[in-house]
Amino acid sequence: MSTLTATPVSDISEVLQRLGIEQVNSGACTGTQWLNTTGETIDSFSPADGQLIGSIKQATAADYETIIALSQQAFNEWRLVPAPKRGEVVRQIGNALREAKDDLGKLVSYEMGKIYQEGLGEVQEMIDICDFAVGLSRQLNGFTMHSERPRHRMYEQYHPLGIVGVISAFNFPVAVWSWNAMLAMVCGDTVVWKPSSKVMLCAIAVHKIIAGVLRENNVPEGTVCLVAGNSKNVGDNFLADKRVPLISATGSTNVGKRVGRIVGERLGRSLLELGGNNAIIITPDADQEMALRAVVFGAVGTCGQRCTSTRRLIIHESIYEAFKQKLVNAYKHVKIGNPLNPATLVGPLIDKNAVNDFTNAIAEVKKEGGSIVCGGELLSGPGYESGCYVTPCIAEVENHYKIVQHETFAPILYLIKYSTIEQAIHLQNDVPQGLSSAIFSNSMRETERFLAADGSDCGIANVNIGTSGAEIGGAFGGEKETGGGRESGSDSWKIYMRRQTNTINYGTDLPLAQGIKFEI
Ligand code: UN1
Repeated sequence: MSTLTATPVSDISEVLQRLGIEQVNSGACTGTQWLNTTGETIDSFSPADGQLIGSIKQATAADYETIIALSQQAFNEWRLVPAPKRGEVVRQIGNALREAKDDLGKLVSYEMGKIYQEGLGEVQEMIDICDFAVGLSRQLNGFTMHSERPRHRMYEQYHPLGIVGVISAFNFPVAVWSWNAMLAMVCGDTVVWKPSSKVMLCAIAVHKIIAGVLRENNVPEGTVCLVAGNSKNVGDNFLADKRVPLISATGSTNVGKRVGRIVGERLGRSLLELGGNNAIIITPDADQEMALRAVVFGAVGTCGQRCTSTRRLIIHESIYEAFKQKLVNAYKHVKIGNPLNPATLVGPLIDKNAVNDFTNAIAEVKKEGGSIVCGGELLSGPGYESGCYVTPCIAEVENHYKIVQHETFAPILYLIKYSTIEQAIHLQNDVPQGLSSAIFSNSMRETERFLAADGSDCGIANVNIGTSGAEIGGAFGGEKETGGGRESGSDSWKIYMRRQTNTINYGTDLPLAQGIKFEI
């Protein structure tokens, strides 16, 4: 495993200055105005070098009330702005993000720990979803149906829904918000964002970037809001609040179960994007070089902290040993270090708790009978002072191990052997989660078998592409304990709108459906 000495992050204070991040920042914003929050102050430390980046005065329950009340008022206006005009605002937000891409990408990297390239990629996802939403603003189409009754017309239309509550996770501090917020905006909804308490400065920076666009376009104050606070003051209110018809939450399955329960009790809508336990099947005639690159990016990229990270490799027995060797060699060349250093491929984990989860999971693997092939150490010494750097781990296991059935948000890759394609698909599906999956094969029979109704049971199933790095154009989400929600592209927008079926009688008679006679 080769390691790098971290380079000092010399220009980060200039980046913070350009993004408008101060030493102490308000955690609540109504679009262009920042509230004078009085909640508990929380400090944000970089997992890259352990330095304090800035502090946040969190929102209180009273701030939450102010925001929700304003957002309700804003909805009454915003829903009447024609959708293409709402799209025009989103187009300008996309441009503001283009201008801030380097700086925001750097802050994402520094506050969250993913490498700068991935930070840039995350901002690019925001720009892409803006472009997608602009086009969508002219295509919020409903169907027209033929009525069974003469001189009747039937169609459906989609109306704005209301306030959309977005609860985002630390691993995508800005992109997942934009998937929700940009669609919600063109749909005529207002947005209230509760970011992860681990990466609040990224959320604050996003709001500073878009404020100018909101101001110049006279977007009603309250249309796009930030409410950075703890669960007690903000999160729990949010879930139970009938004024928020849709909660879109990204996080662990445990968090998601709670969100689903509380929102479900009031029959609100929830869009859940939760844990994954993503596998790649590698068959005998796979292009192994291609598979290798996909596996390494999927398993160690973002330091194993994507919901789509590759967690399990299901390898055919005839190529198992050879592929394992290639993998171990590749892992040796992966540079671990400061995420802002261009040579780095693996940055730190988000915090020391994540390091504990990593270490505990490895101990569990051993306890259950698995063996560690490489990695699994905590790095220390110059450049690693934050205590969050680990060496990505490869372990040989059996699929039924409790620890393998569980999502550990860290770079641990489990190797599992198979002999028939049926068995490989069974192993791939035999976990509680169902987000992303992939097969590397040049056999049409095998790949089609993998994509068939009795193939992969995941929301995402790829051929000759890894499990992570989905494009925004497709619907993103998964089945089983992943929560069933779909975000981002395709027709995911429909959940952000209120669907209405309209039947119009332009005749002079009143025929009843199903031919029912009811004469008075
Ligand atoms: C997530 O990990 O929460 O497919 C989202 C990917 C990204 C999104 C991941 N486009 O890896």
